[in-house]
Amino acid sequence: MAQTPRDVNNHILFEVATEVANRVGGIYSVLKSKAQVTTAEYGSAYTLLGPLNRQSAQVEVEEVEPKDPALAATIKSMNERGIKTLYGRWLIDGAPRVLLFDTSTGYGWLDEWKGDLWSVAGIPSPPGDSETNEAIVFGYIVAWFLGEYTFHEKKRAIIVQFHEWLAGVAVPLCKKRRIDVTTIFTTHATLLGRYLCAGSVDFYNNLQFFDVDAEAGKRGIYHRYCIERGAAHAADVFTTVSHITAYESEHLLKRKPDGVLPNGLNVKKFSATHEFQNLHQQAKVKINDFVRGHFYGHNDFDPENTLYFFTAGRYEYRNKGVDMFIESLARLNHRMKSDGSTTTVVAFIILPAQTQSLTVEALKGQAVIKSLHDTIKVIEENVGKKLFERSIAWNEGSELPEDKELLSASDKIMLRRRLFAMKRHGLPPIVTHNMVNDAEDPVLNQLRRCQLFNHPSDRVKVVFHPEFLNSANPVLPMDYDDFVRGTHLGVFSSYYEPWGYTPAECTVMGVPSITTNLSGFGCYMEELIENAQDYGIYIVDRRMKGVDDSVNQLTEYMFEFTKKSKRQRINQRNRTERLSDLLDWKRMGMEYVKARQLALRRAYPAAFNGEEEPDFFGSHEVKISRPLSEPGSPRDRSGMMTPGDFASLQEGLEGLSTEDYIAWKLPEEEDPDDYQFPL
Ligand code: G6P
Ligand code: 1S3
Repeated sequence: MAQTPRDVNNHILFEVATEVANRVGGIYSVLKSKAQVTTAEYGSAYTLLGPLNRQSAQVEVEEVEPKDPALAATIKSMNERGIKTLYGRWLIDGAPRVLLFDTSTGYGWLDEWKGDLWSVAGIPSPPGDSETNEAIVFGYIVAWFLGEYTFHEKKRAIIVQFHEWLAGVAVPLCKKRRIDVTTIFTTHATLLGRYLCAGSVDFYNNLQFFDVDAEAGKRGIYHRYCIERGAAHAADVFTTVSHITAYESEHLLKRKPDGVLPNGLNVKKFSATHEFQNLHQQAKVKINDFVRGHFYGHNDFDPENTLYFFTAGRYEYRNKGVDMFIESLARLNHRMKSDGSTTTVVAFIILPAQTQSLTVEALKGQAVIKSLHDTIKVIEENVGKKLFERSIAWNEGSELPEDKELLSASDKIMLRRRLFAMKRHGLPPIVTHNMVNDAEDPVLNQLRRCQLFNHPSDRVKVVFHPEFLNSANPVLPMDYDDFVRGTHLGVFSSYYEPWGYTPAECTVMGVPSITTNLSGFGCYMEELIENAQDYGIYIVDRRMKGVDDSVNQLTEYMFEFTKKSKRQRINQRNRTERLSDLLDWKRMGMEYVKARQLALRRAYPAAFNGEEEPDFFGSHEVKISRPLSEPGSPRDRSGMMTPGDFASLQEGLEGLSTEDYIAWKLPEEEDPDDYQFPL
């Protein structure tokens, strides 16, 4: 509760997370991609707080002197008491200011803080859990920082948004210590949800029945669960990233979130609207190169009639739906074979696991193809030279050389050598790396069970790449974004997915994707778009259907996709890409604005003349209609929309400048005939 009247219009914003300038997972993507809109709105009044990871900070952060006197005084005082810090600019779009705390300098107080956490918040912290210890030290340092900062900065209101339980310890501390800030706690998943889904539990049908304390206890995470639940309850405003996780949080954390803040992306615009199509073609050629090498000796399928599917993410086999993807690939293989399809699908599975090295076969594949390329180049030069000489000597009475005369005996030997080097006795491998736990790896075992072995008769081939992609990789030298652009379809059949950045990234790159109605992104798109499939957003029903039916639905989607003509694929990509703005932070960021407004109103009601809280997060009914090129009766209902209720937002935000955020409009549909593609 506010002690002094602070200026709510000219307020200060802190965001607290463990992934500030430190890539671990999804929260890093949220903070990094959102930075541009938040700095556009707040400028120097926005600072991200995180623990210092020297290795990544060295690369990502440029140290600067703090200009805000309150900040400088707080940092100085903490430094004097032994807490080391790094203040600087995060070197990303928007260049937000970051303050990173070296948590190792706070461990001297660990036992004292653990005792305090128990007495003020009833949160236990057993020994031996280093992740929780880290969360406690970080939380106490942040609370210390906020306490001192509010002492130095007395005029402006201060909003602090905390992301995820690892950054949540400071939330109950702010409340107990009556630190004069207003707090938002945003969860990007729940601890129990993640654990329960990874087991064999019928999660969504039993959400309201779980004995949460007992379930957390059984999994040895009761103390972590207490931190998460404590943060959710102590915050002025509690939010999450999707409606499905809001429902989960209500039952597992026992507080209904005040609002949903879906994740956006920093959408980059090209000057030519179809530039992304050219990029697809360029990136696809690079994937073709890899495939030629990987399948050397078995390149009996035409790259022009080959489709690239992929899945990628954190290695959570069941939660990310990799089990369902592989089963559906096996069924797809069967369907395509029985249908006499001449198309080939190469399905990539990109999940980082423990590996030892690239396999010799994977390296050899690329090497033999490179040698073949080099040899053919030499032969090409030899043939060219010969043809040139003979052409110069040509006169009307003489014949042009026969093709076979152009190839010399030594050229033929060279070529034969290369061809023999491409002979292979086994099948092309299903994995690119030597795995630490090959015999027990769930992906490999399921591929074996389903007999997806890259046999020549298989219409579905598989490549498991158990490492993140990067352009320095000698086998598949591409960065992730580049790779995604070159593929035809992303498949993310998740069972547990609070939001799901992977299909969202596909969408902004114009790559169609399949997701499920158990993922935040899937539900969000399903709610916004009529006939999402026309826009290249396929949503598998994992909620109302049994597993077998969901697998069949996924198989059917993929099978129908393989039957599309190139023109249909190009058209669909155009439509997919038109949805990009829908996922842009310029639009999604509005929900963050709403959450902050709500936080200010709750902590400083007097500043709003005691008005009743507007319904910031009410639902809207506006849907994007079918694409114009599709049959049916288009109802053009796009226009002013935010992920929440725009009307109530406008009422609630009167007098507040939100011009950094845009309303969304479906762009004009482009006809591929308007620009010439080599079809
Ligand atoms: C893009 C390129 C075209 C290319 C097409 C291939 O649209 O601009 O030049 O023909 O991709 O599409 P596909 O779905 O076969 O990879
Ligand atoms: C979480 O990361 P994850 O892959 O463990 O947070 C992400 C960002 O909000 C979200 O996209 C994802 O679904 C969650 O699962």
